[in-house]
Amino acid sequence: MDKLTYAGNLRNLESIADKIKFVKGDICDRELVLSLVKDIDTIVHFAAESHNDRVVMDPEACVRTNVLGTFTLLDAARLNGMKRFHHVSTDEVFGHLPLGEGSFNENTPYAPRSPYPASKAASDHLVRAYHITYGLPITISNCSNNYGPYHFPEKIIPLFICNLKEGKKVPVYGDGLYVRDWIHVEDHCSGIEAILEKGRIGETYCLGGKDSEISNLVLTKKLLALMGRDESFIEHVKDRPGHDRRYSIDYSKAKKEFGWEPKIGIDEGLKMTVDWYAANQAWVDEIRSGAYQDYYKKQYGN
Ligand code: TDX
Repeated sequence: MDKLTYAGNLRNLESIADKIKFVKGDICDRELVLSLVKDIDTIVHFAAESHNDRVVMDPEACVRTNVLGTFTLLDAARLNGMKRFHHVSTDEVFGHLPLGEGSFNENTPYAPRSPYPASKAASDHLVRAYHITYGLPITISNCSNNYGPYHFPEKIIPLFICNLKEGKKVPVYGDGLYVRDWIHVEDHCSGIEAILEKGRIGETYCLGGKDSEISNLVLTKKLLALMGRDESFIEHVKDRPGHDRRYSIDYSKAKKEFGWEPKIGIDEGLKMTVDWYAANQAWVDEIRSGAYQDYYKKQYGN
């Protein structure tokens, strides 16, 4: 189920179209959600308004989808005796860390600093409350920054790859010394699968990348090298308001309990990602032109 807002692209599911039933819809639509949960036993809840820059401009859609949408799914799960509800969350709920010191883990107190992580924190609390109050069999994962194929080019890695390909400069916010703990999307998905199979009900697991904590400037320089561009393509621009300095994840709980660990390091993952974007120019072109939004209509007729 997906609302197919600006960031949704049905083309991403083309290769598995015959294996899934896709439903276009809003997770806040209680009637639709109630009608769908009757046929399923597990919800893996990825749906969110997740882009900080957009949310700063327009927080309402984010609070609605992330908080009310999660509530709607939880309530439908409660009313239908769902066997499992896995909630996909973010490390941003923990706030931010100073450069070079400490990591988030499952016991880190919540301290979100802007509307997007505040809405995700609210949704995490609702998920835990539904477990305690109604016994809903939940698990939660709090993951660091994802990257990889099919990533909408508003987040730093796909945006910079697309800009550099088109010969445009890349906008580095502020001093560029903000640090993120990059996880390849395949590692994130293997973590969610491991939690579904082996995680303990009611528990939270932090998922992070394989030795992939780097500053935005270092990341940018790696992308410049991979794309054959020099540093004149870097443009320092005004900083993001409420910009979190550093995220870092300690994933030892998932490793200790069921042996999960990320496999793709940042250099390997960036190379794979740059190669994917090079091989999928048609996908990028459809997004850049806006044509990707017609794909659903072509498939489903409305
Ligand atoms: O143009 C840019 N220039 C820039 O310097 C963009 C888009 C970003 N940045 C910086 C801001 C961050 O320090 O790069 C870093 C990463 O930014 P984003 O890709 O926007 O991700 P971030 O804000 O860190 O949040 C991401 O990871 C955690 C996701 O968007 C969240 O949904 C997730 O929860």
